[in-house]
Amino acid sequence: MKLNDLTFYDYFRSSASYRVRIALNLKGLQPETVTTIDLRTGEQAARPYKAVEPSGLVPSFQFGGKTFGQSLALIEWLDAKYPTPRLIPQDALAALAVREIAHTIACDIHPLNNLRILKYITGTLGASEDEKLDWYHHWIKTGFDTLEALIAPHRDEGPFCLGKQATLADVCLVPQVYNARRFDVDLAAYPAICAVDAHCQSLPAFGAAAPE
Ligand SMILES: N[C@@H](CCC(=O)N[C@@H](CS)C(=O)NCC(=O)O)C(=O)O
Repeated sequence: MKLNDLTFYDYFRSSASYRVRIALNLKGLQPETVTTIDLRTGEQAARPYKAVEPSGLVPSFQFGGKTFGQSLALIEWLDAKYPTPRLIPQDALAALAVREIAHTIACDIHPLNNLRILKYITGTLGASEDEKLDWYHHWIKTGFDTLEALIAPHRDEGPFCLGKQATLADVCLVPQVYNARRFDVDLAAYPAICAVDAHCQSLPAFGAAAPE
């Protein structure tokens, strides 16, 4: 289904945008316009984009004369408006478990390793490339230790993080695993995370959303 009059500001290697692409694909939704904001050239922090999206980050949706950012808020909005399939369960306890995993990624891992943070620690704080990588790996491993403990007990319930259906947890997990691999993080200690990632990657909705 086409989302008329909606522009999706996207960047292929942005893992927050990757979450939104997976959610759109799972729901069979196509924004009328997809506009690439090139993070390599700093387009996100300059006009005209920054004039409509003050965070200077992607992803965002523009419709009805307004622009809205924050990938999890965008996905929650999609889920409320187009609930098939549901990415956040209706049952309050099940929803809590899904959000616990999603927020572990979106609040406790991703913001520490974002492009502007890495630029700040190497530029303003003068960290070396090795120190930057050390920082990156440290926060992935800290977060992945938590995620493995959250996901492993559910391995017998289905191929996704929390059972037989893809949820917001999987939508967040796969892009974060992509980031970890891109920065050569050793994932041997995370068999449950890798099993869920492998299953999701085999599905067209996840595959078509992948950066490369
Ligand atoms: N919490 C935000 C994070 C958005 C974010 O950090 N986006 C990154 C790409 S994944 C970005 O635009 N980075 C540009 C920069 O750091 O300058 C969300 O989930 O949407």
